[in-house]
Amino acid sequence: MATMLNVDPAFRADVLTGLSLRPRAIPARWFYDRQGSELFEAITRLPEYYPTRVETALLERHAGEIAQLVGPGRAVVEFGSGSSTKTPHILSAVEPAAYVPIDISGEFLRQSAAALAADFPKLRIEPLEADFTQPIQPPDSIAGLPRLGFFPGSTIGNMVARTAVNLLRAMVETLGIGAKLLIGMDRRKSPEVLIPAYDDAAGITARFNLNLLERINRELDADVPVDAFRHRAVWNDGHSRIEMHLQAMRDLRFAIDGRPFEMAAGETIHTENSHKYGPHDARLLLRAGAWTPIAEWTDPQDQFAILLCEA
Ligand code: AVI
Repeated sequence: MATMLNVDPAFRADVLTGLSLRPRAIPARWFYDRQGSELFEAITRLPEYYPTRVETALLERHAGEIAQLVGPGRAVVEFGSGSSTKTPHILSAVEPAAYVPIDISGEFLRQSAAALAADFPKLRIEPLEADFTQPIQPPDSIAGLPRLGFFPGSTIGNMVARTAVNLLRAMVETLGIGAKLLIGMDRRKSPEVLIPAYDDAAGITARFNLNLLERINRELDADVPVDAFRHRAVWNDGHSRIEMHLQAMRDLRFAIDGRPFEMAAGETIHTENSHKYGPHDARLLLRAGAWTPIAEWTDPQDQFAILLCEA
């Protein structure tokens, strides 16, 4: 038997528990190992995947107005900063006193903080390796500074409403009363646009989804037959979300960490939700999370929205 080193016990627990549930489900946070993060970056450049392109254009176009409403001298705290590709637009516009990128992946965090430091040599940058879904103690160096939370990318859409509300409330705790939050939220739209965005012609999203099974084989003692699964993206109108699933194409048996699993042909593992919000739903969710929306910007086709809120 292979010796598995550096296995995250939470990953093992989520996989073993998730595959025993009915319907089977594994949390989407486990997509993002190195391969998964690289595949996600490739997704953001796909012609079918509009969210990154539209949100970046909105930030570019409205940076001046955002800066006026936010005012200078804030500490900008970015939640789940990843590669920080949208951050320069905000940093150049709002003239912050400090920038605190928070990410669970230390490697990604340090790389992108170093790249930003080269572009903003005078800015105080304080990367924080942490799980931003919990309230976080900000660095002492930003004590007393007013704060602007930055949460782009519609990552909030990957959470069910209860989790999203808990996160928004945790952000109020982290940032403090009087803070502002700039958040990106994807809009409800036709499945004719949504399905290709999550099932692209080049098959990158399929590779991103299937990489979860490859990660299970890489990191846990497992023999999941990855080739026997296919990627599915489905629109669930009642829940207003795109769901990603991995569907078994034949009857299967495999083992993970010595635990046997059987799946029947056609059965699926639910791997991701990506909720899409209408204008009223978006504001209601933010209010439930203790944030008051004060301004909103969308593109002419109303594909994506960025909202500025106040705690
Ligand atoms: C990170 N998140 C906002 C993406 C989304 O659109 O829900 C993840 C993703 N999954 C498939 N494509 C992109």
